[in-house]
Amino acid sequence: MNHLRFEEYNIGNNSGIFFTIDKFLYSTQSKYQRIDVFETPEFGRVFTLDGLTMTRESDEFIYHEMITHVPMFIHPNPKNVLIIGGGDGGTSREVLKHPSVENVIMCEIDSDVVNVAKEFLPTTSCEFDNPKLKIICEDGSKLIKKYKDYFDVIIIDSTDPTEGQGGLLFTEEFYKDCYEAMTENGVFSAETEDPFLHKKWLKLAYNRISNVFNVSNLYMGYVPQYPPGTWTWTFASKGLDPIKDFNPEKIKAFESELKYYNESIHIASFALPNFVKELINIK
Ligand code: AAT
Repeated sequence: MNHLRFEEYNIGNNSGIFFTIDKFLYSTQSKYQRIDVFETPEFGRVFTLDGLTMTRESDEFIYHEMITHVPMFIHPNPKNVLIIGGGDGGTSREVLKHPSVENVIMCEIDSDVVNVAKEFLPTTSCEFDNPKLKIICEDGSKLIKKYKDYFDVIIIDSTDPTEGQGGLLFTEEFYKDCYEAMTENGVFSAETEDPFLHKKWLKLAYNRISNVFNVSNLYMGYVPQYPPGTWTWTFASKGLDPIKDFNPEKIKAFESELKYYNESIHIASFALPNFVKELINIK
């Protein structure tokens, strides 16, 4: 009998999704947010923060491959990589697939998220013991100020700007600090919300990023774990172009480990529907 169910309310509380739960695995109130992990028949293990899905085992690979490989395949030789947020480990797992990478810093504000991922989400946190990865539990908007001209790639894998401490990672000051922390060839990606429920935030985030960086391009993907199922990220850089400087040859190194991302998806993800172009004021 499926009698336990989780309900997730979208922003505004006028809509949402539900799914059946088989088993509660863990719940806690951390210093920053409420953390829950459930076992579900449909999506495998689901990890939520303040009642919102962050990671579900069945399809987290889509979000993590898209936030990671789009910028990583633009940089000619990424060695030093910074991930801000991403405490479930999915983004660090993808970054560490790139053979050129020497050092990855993952800056997650909430050490409880890292511990929960270690214990309950083995498929996303599987690289936590990799010697190339250093996990720092600190507010990313503070940590970024300590670096200048250092990172080849910066990835902002943050909660929604309206949740927990996520808003600190959506300010223009923060994006400027990211710019400063990047090398001349540096590239950047950030989760920039969806074009339906969070259109105001998508627009704000994209505009702020494009005010700061020389190159900025919104890209889209199909992400069923985050309502309404279509998601955006923004690529940005000091000069490298996400299409002209894309070298698909490099994908061959670990193509068999990629479940969503490929050469055609890379190119296609930058094709935007008219209503999204209008939202961010591009022709
Ligand atoms: N990898 C997909 C899951 C996430 S989790 C985002 C993480 O960002 C959370 O663990 C949260 O604790 C962390 N975080 C929030 N604010 C900060 C901050 N200021 N500094 C460092 N880490 C932070 C992304 C989900 C996307 C949500 C889509 N609805």
